[in-house]
Amino acid sequence: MRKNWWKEQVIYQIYPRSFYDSNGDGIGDLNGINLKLDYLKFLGIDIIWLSPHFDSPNDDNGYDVRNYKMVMEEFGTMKDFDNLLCEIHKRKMKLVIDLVVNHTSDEHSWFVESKSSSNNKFRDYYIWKKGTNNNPPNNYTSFFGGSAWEKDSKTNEYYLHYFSKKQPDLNWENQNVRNDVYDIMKFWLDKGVDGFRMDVIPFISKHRNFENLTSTELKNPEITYASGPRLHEFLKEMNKKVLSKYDMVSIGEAFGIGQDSMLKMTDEREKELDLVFIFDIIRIGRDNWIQNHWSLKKIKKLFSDQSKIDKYHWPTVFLNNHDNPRSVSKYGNDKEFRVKSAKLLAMLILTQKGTPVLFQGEEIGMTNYEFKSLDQFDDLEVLGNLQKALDSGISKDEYLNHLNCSSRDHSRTTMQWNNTNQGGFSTTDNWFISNKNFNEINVENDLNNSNSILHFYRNLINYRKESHDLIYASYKDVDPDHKNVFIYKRKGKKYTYLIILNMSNDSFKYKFENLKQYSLEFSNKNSNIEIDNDEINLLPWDAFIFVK
Ligand code: ISL
Ligand code: CA
Repeated sequence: MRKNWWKEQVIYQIYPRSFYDSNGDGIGDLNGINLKLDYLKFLGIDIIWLSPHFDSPNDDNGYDVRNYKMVMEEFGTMKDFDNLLCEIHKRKMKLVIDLVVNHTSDEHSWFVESKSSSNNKFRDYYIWKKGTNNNPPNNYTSFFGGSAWEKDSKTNEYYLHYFSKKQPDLNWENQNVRNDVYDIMKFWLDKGVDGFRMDVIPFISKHRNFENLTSTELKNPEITYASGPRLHEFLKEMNKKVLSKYDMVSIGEAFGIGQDSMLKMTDEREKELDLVFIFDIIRIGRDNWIQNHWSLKKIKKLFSDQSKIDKYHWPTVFLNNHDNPRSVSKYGNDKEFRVKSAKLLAMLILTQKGTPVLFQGEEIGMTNYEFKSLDQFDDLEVLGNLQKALDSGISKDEYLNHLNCSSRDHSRTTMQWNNTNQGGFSTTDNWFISNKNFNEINVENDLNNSNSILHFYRNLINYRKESHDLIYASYKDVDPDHKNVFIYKRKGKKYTYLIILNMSNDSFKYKFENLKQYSLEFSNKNSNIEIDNDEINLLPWDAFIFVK
């Protein structure tokens, strides 16, 4: 296995809007991030992944870019960006930025030109088609509700948008589009950024026949959208022309792809991408806005699958991001056992095989927010899908109940720094909600308490870093069928690690042959552990790392 910095380091995602407001306008900004770099360094973070910071009308909070070479006004200036990058590098950290090039904003100059007439030279930058009998060209649906086609009155043709109608999809068949994207990438790489997280990258190649989706395909259109015929060809070209020329990390957000395509995309011999984010773990049990029950057995299987891959691949490990609810609320117990279960999840993330990716607030165990009504949400997906939800036969209240488990907005409430008014995020009214539990759950509290979730993360990150043996160790699920315990072995060159996680509210005894040969390295308990004849007494959410 080839060693790489991006296999050994820990990534921390920042959603800039909600991170820290430095100038009192209620919106997080680049200078705000700058002020918190020492905090991230203290935590042990190596790589910061910044969600989009480009000029945008913010229909989808920056995932709709109007100008790729400009900084969003609310976040600051290009000078602030350069300064931030410099300060990050000074601290020996790295910066990965978001590359959103499956689509642009409809306010991007390319699209403004493109829609102005059918013979404009930018017409072919996007995907335009004639409708049939006043209907869209086919039955593709948008993730944010309704058809994926929008009719433009100027030419009476439809343009394609997998996301909102303010996010028209680029036409990657057009070599000029690809060259312009490579130019944007070089612009930022030449400034010194250390990599890209590539938004919905598998969607860039379209099925050119645009056949209707079958009723089964309509349930998960992302699978079709992610299987276009030229995807791997485009990625190879991008790699050859841009990625291979820099010491950087490329991370594809691979919504919609399965194991096969993923294996091809990240096989180092194929020269496409270094890493991908796949979603089977973080979206386990998800069906649109409905979060169904999920079982630990299934999650364990998914971790085993992604760890089994050969030496040419490397997985990522994450339970949070800006599109999903908070991990402690979903996989842990955010009431009675919040602290303990958050520490257990930290242990899981940092001892699995792969590069760990944390999301802001995870390190202090931030929780889901309890929304009281639909108008409290900011995310365009909520209203976008309302009609579809009602059509499926549920009431508005039921929709709200589902969203309280599944909404993207849970992760977008503002970062909780201390117990003052806005949780220390800002000095004024925020652009969005601050979860009122900031009185208890905040960075300052955790910094002052050596037994906190934050310190636990920090200690584990350090432990992981000091032990390359753990990072490259093999992986084996010891008891895949147990419904409450996740127990796995990582065998390194020198040491063998045994991780035991009780992911339940139950107490019981668990027997492991030869447990006595191991010594305890880490535990999330405040009391002593009880081991009797290779049998361990497990209390709710107990978590241990043993080593021999
Ligand atoms: O909410 C989702 C779909 O209903 C997510 O799965 C998400 O849309 C998907 O993972 C793609 O996400 C990325 O692209 C979107 C943007 O809204 C997300 O924030 C981004 O992470 C469009 O750019
Ligand atoms: Ca601000």
